[in-house]
Amino acid sequence: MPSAPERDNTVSNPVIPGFHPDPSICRVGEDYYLACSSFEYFPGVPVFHSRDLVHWTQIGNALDRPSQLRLPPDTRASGGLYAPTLRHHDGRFWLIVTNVSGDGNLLFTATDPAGPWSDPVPLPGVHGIDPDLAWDDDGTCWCTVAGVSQIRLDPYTGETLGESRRLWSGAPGAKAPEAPHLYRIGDYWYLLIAEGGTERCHGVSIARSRTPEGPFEPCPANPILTHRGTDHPVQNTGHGDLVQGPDGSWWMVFLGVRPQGGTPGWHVLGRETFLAPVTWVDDWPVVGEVALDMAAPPWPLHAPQVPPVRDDFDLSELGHAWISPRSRPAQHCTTKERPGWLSLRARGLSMDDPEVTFLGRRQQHLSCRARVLADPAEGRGGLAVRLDEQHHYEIEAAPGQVQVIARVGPFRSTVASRSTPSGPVVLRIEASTTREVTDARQGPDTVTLGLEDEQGTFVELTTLDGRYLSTEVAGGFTGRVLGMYASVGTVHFDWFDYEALED
Ligand code: 6LW
Repeated sequence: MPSAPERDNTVSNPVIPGFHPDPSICRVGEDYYLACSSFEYFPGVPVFHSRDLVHWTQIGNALDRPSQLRLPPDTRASGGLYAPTLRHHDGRFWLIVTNVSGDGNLLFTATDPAGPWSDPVPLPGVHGIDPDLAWDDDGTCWCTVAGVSQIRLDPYTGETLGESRRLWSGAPGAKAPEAPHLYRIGDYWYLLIAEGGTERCHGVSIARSRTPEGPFEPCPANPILTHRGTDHPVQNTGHGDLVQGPDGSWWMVFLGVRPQGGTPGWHVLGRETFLAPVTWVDDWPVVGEVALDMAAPPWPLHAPQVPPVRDDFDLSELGHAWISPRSRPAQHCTTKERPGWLSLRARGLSMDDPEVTFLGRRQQHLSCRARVLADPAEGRGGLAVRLDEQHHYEIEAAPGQVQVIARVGPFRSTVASRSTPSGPVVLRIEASTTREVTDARQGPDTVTLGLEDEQGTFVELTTLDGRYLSTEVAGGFTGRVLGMYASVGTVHFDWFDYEALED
């Protein structure tokens, strides 16, 4: 359904906010599909659909069965699944991805990108992260990995053919040539890569050749995208993939971050998926301006699907956005035990444990509010905002009592507590960005934790500096996830609200 663009003929970037890095995109007729990294979370590799490149709806997760995704208990935070490539070829979708926590490179296929996806085809002969797939007209399949090197592949069996060959590694001496994507566009084969590392020096460079095997000639204007050394509000721009718009124009999806606060700037939502226009000059792509409010593309836009604030847990299946660290949510979360409620069964582990019973969704807005109605009569648990098991804040309910716990690196503290009437309690976490920076040491946002009294009035227990739940402090590749957990017994949740707030 076409609709008016959001504001003054602009649309908002990031087009997929929150921890959705390493986007890979493909177009099939009028439909676009996009996949991202998911690291230690289950299910893995979120898959999105769009008709206009701007508004995206998650249609599934490619790896949603234990036969597809094994995340051993010792999977480290920011381990697991890295950087998929999504392509459509020969009437089916192909997804190639690395599980750095054990299974290496894996290939999956599907006729419908919403799933089901096949069981994995192992690729023992493909060594390196960020695998890409490209096909020549004669059906030859090239698999290109970070480094950057290439090997021929039989994608049906996973067998590699011949030796791996080094292709092109970007600017001499540049760090981390990675995220390769190989395309045939016009008379050339283009090799798009990221370089400089996924931090502030990230960038995208390109080279071209008359054949998929090279030799590759670097673009004189490399890097074709980088925000290094600028004060652009979108930083760490890199890891791109190219696609044609509905009108034949070219676009790039790529990852970027939105640091907030003073020096050095902290990003808390992880690396997000952005969109930028691309034009061609002398058969080289030129990436246009990256704008938070970008000019709306010149084709009909499809009404943004505003997701409902509340998940009532009235359906037997959980929505696609819900994720758990290292284990399948169905192992410890059920809507069948108490109809209309989600029941989380603790495994004797707290938010400090890698395998905590936690079900969350990505924080997608700089300022937002999460609320739950929790019934702790049979246990202990609550609402948490988590970057990893060593960096999280939570408000935990037990019969007759709530407490706020903060864990930052090796330090863990109960920072506030309060007695409550027995029975279910509404818990709340609010993140609020501090856009106006008045102090160079100012953090990116504040995180307020509290509960609602019987009249529904918010009772704040504490407000904490958000910097401790940022990538600049915790390290790694993920972003904040907001959700419910149980540390003792079973905790029931009637609903979970997530609402964007004005920045
Ligand atoms: C990914 C690499 C990268 O494999 O970060 O920014 C790594 N790019 O390409 C993890 O997402």
